[in-house]
Amino acid sequence: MEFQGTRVLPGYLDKSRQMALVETVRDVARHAPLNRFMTPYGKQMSVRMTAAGRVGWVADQTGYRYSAFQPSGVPWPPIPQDILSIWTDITDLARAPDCCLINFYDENARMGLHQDKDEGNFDWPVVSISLGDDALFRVGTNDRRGPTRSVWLKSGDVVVLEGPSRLAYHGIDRLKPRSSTLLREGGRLNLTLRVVEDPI
Ligand code: MD6
Ligand code: FE
Repeated sequence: MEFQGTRVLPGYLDKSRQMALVETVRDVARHAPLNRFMTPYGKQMSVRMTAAGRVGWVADQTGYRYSAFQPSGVPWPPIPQDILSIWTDITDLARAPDCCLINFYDENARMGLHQDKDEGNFDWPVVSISLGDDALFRVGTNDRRGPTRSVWLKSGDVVVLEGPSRLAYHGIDRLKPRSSTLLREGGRLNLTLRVVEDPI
């Protein structure tokens, strides 16, 4: 599926790579526990988040931003090699990503339509990996009111937002509970890899 430059790569990761990645993510979460952030609007997000890399994405009363530190004050763990190699295989870039954002959805979690626009430079792609239960992904244009398309993302699928779609609005409308057995307790993990450039 391709919509205005959004690339969906169905079944990119086979079952054994998916299982290995889940263990990798569990290991990251031991060093960087999942958080339920409060939005600047005072609402708690339904998606739980953590990260690996030089910076991680955080939200609080002052807004959304990338930070070198977890809410606990500790740096994020490095991005594991098996995740980095997916980035390199797909983008063919020499530049490594600065952040692997990890989102965990339980069966009631969803993510409203948003743009990824805190990264400082939008010339780099964002690579997104789905693990676990199926999720209804909606992607539109750079205009919030523009037309959207929906696609069910399955475990092992990869989405790339690049070029004209890098700033496309996108979100997760809902999960299909228990559609995958990858995660023992159900739910979905989404990993997004990004380059983050600091303002000079
Ligand atoms: C998700 N994905 O799949 C949410 N962002 O759970 C994203 O927010 C996303 O899939 C940037 C690029 C690709 C994505
Ligand atoms: Fe996003």
